[in-house]
Amino acid sequence: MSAESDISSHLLEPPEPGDERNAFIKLDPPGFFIRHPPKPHLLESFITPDELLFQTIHMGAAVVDQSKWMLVVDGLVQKPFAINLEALKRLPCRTITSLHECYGSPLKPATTALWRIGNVQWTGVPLNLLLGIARPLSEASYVWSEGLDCGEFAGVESDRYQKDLPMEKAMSDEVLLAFEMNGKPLSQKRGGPVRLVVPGWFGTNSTKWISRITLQEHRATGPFTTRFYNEPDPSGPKGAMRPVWSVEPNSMIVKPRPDEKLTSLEVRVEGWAWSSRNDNTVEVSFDDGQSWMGAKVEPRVDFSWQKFSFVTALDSGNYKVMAKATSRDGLSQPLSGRRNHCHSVAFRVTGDAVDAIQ
Ligand SMILES: Nc1nc2c(c(=O)[nH]1)N[C@H]1C(S)=C(S)[C@@H](COP(=O)(O)O)O[C@H]1N2
Ligand SMILES: [Mo]
Repeated sequence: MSAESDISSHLLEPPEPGDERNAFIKLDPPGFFIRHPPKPHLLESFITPDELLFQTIHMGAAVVDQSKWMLVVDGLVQKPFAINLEALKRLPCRTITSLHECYGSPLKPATTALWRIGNVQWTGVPLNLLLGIARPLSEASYVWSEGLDCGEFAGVESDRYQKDLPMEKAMSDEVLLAFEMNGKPLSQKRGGPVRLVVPGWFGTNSTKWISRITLQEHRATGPFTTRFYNEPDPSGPKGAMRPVWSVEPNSMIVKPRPDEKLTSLEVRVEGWAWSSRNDNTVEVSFDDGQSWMGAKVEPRVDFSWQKFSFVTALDSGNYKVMAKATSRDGLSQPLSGRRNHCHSVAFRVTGDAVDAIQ
């Protein structure tokens, strides 16, 4: 049997519209739920363990009946279909290392929640494989994704969490229907049994408890793409808005930790840099951004963050170090005012072990 006919034999006819939502049991916990990330200096490992990874849930965490779960692929396609969990897991899958970053609350200024980030490994079936089976019609321009959660967020009722991706990103090799994170099945709060993962784009696009993929001509109409998660476009005309999609270059200092007293005159600065498409260079400054020195940057794996380090000798005294990432396409972090502005950390060099333990 060819790979294609083998896949086809596992596909189901699409159910009556909306029947895929019968896999939803309840919300637990109901309502808005956030697990804050630890402070940057605690995010030391390249792969962030589940316990240290933030969580953001708007309307409540769906509890899903795995025996009833199916993914429907429909809309502007030649061959709509559904697939159950067992069949999905038998398709060719991929593991991708990627940054995972929350944009922050869509109700507050974008500069209020800056370090809701981690770096994890996702395993799942590439979305483009399923789209290839469904054969998109030429009018299809957006891929909408729907989660099984429903309820209220910020006074707005939604019958489902709904997001969209432009066709180009949806067809890229990296977008996954993931059923594992860091080598373990997705937990209920992480979006299990299956969630969308959109590497390099803000977490809001990675629909948890996914139940339907539907191809459409225009952007999704639910509140999570209309009222929430659009931002001013700095490259457009005044007042222009753009969807919260790709992540701009950013970085965070992990060492020294804020207000740390360093006893050695040799100071080591370390941290993470990331951006949606390319690898980054990183520079550090000890004089509020007047002069910059290049840091060593480790290679990027898939869409991962990259470790940077810089070692220098400093006299005793008070310091502030700042880091700035620049992606290969030339975009740099601004010094202030935007959600990806440069991170800085104040510390003190004593050069004296006795001073440090006081
Ligand atoms: N169905 C659904 N998917 C969702 C959300 C949600 O509330 N419901 N929150 C989004 C947001 S804003 C983020 S940042 C990520 C967070 O994923 P995590 O909680 O697994 O870290 O999931 C996204 N996917
Ligand atoms: Mo988010």
